[in-house]
Amino acid sequence: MDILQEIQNTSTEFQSRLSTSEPEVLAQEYLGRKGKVAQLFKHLPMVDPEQKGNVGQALNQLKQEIEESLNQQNHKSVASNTSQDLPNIIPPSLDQLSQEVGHLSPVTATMFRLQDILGSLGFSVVTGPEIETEYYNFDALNIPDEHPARDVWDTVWVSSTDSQKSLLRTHTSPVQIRHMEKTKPPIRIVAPGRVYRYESTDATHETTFHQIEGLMVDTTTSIATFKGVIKEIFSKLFDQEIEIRLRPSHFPFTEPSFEIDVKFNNRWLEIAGAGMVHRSVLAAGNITDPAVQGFAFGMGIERIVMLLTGLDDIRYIHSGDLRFVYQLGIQKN
Ligand code: FA5
Repeated sequence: MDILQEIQNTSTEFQSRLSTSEPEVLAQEYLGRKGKVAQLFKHLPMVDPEQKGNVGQALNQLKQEIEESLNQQNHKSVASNTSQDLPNIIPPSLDQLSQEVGHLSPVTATMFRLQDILGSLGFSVVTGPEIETEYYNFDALNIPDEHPARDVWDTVWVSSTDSQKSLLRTHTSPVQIRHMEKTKPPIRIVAPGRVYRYESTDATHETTFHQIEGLMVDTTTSIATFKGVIKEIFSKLFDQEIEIRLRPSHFPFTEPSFEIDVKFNNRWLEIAGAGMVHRSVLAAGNITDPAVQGFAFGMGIERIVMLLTGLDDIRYIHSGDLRFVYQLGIQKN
C-alpha cells in the first residue's frame, strides 16, 4: 500500500463530502478514536525509516486540514442559525446608533500641551483652590483694598462664614503665593485652572475661562531667562517660528510688567500677562534673599485655542455645542 497516496485520497474524499455531510458525522468518521486518520496513523511504524519523516508530516497536515475545515463549518452554521432562528432582540433604532469615541475638549488638550512643553523645561504642575480668600487673590499679590488695580479684576464674591472674605479666584496668580509659602527656591511651577470674572462678555472675553500660571524663582533667573522660556513655549506650541510682542504694562505683583501678544495667521492677540516678580510678593511667600529673583506669567488658554483654530469668537468654546468642538479639528485623544 502506498501510504502517501492513501493520505491524499482521504483528503480528497473528505473535501468532497464537506458540503453535503453534517460536521459532527464527519468529525466522528475522520477524527474519532477509530476514525480514518487514526487508522492511517497505525501504519506509521511499518513505514521505511527514510520515508517516516515525510509520512508523519503528511499525516499531521491531513489531521490539521480536517480540523480547520470542520471548525470553519461550525462557525458558519452558528452564524446562520443566529440570524435565522433567534428573534431579533435589538430594536433597529438602537442597532443603528454609532458609538462616539470621547476625546479631550480643545481647552483641556491645549492645557495638557502647555503642561508638557513646560514640563520639558523642568516646570512641575501644582494646583490651588477656585474659591480663594481675598488675601491670596489680592492682598498678598500687592493689591491692597484701596488699590485702584483691584477694579481691573471684577470679582464674584462668595458669602462665607469665615472672618476672611471669599471669592471665585479672578486669576491663577494666588497659587504663586501658596506655593512659595511652602517651598524654598529654586522654584519652577505651572498652575493650570479655571478663573472667574464678573464682567460682560464679548468676542475675546468670557466670564469663566482658564489660565495657566508659570513661576520661576532662582538666583539665576533674569529677564533673559524669562524671554527664552516664553519664546520656547510659543514656538513649540505653534510648531513654527512666530512673532511675539512684549508690551509694557502694569501689574502690582510684577516689576517690570508686560503683556505678551502673539501674531498668528496675521492677527495679534493678547495671550498673557507677565513680569519679574515684585519683591513684596516674594516676601509674602517668605522669600527674602536679595540674590533671588523670579518671573511669572499668566496665559489665557481660550485665547490660545482661538489662535490655534482661527476662531473669531471666544463664546463658542463653552457653548456646549458639540458641532463646534468637532469642527475645531483639535487632536482627538
Ligand atoms: C492676569 O490675570 C495676571 N494674573 C497675569 C499675570 C500673571 C501677570 C503673573 C503677571 C505675572 P490678565 O487679566 O491680563 O492678567 O489676564 C491674563 C490673560 O488671561 C490675558 O492675557 C488673556 O489671555 C486672558 N484673559 C483675561 N481676561 C480674559 C477674559 N475675560 N476672557 C478670556 N481670557 C481672558
